[in-house]
Amino acid sequence: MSLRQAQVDQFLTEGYTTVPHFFSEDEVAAMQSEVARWIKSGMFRDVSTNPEVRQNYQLIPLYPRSRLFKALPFTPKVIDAVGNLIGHPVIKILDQSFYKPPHSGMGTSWHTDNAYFKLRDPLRGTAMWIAIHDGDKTNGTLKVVPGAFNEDLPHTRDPASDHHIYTQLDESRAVHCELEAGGVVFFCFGTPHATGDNQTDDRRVGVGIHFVNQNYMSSLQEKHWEQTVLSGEVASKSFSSEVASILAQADA
Ligand SMILES: O=C(O)CCC(=O)C(=O)O
Repeated sequence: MSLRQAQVDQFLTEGYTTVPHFFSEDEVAAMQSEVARWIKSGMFRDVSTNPEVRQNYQLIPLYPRSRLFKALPFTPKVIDAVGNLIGHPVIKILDQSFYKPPHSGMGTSWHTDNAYFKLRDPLRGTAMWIAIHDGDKTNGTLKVVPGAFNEDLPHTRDPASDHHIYTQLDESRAVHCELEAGGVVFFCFGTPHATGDNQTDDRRVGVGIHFVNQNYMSSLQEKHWEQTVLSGEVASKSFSSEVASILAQADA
């Protein structure tokens, strides 16, 4: 699964691109099973400041808690795609998940990842947002503002969350990235993005993994963020064998 040139061009000019069905049906089933385990065992934490009304459950980081998600970034199709967008050497600096329960799941407010990461070139870092379940407007799928990655957007503390920051944006600029489960959105660190409330009867979960071209990290950033080198590396246990093992457990 390599990216088409049009997708790379879209990322470089608009700051994002979408890839439907990036992950196979089996990979999606294994990811959904892993996420169901996290939910069942109460691993997510609600970051909403008004939890009686709406909840926004976050789990961060993922790699110490899941062999599947620890192996996922080492999959050749992930390293290839990310390398095509931001250049090698690719490192992973963060992974996290957001779970939106039915009806009362809350969106995450508009922000850019560079408001946190402060990379000197916003196109040299990308998030890979994975739709673990089908995502559309009604369940608050990821939305982005195209072509805005160089805008200087002031961020302040988000009153809806116990630790996030946010920026104010005109909703009419938003593109809703509607994707079936297993589709991904790549968006660079400068791209404003948000999610919406989940108004449906079903849960919706997304996983976000953040990558940087190592040549663009400053020593300050190196101290703050995880630095898992991916380019040229192979995972000790591969993503495909973790997928097989989870599906075998589900069948047993
Ligand atoms: O899923 C969400 O609510 C927020 C997603 C996000 O901001 C991210 O993955 O970077």
